[in-house]
Amino acid sequence: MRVLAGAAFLSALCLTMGAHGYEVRKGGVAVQDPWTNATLRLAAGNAVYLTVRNTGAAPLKLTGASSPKGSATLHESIAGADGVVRMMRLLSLEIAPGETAAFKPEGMHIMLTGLAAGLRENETVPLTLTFENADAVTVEVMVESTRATKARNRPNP
Ligand SMILES: [Cu+2]
Repeated sequence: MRVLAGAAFLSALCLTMGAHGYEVRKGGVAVQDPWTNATLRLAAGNAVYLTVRNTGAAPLKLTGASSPKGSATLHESIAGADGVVRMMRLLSLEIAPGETAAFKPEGMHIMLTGLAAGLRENETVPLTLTFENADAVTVEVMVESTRATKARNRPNP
């Protein structure tokens, strides 16, 4: 009995850690695991990935992003009939109550442009998300390796 109880406790702890990680909550907004790839040299643009969850009761409208390091715009990559992937600017994104919007490689992302310097692995970049009907939320974007395809597991700030 003792051993079983211990194992159950451990798995519950793991689930909790996996479910949360880095998360900034404000009002009815939760922003999780913001990350980008390091740049080998100064790139024209760096795509930032994260998830935005609407924990409130009303629809949430994401309208933009900003960073002291450069310009930030909402983008979406769309593969055309010719197989070529093109980026389009997203003017806004509505997230229903309880829903999560995932910004991830080959989909929606936040494009950082006009950076004065390249981004090095393990540095962080402040990014503020703005909403039409909620307070802005600022997160620290983790710069992962040039080849990373997902965020590392970071503790809650
Ligand atoms: Cu883009």
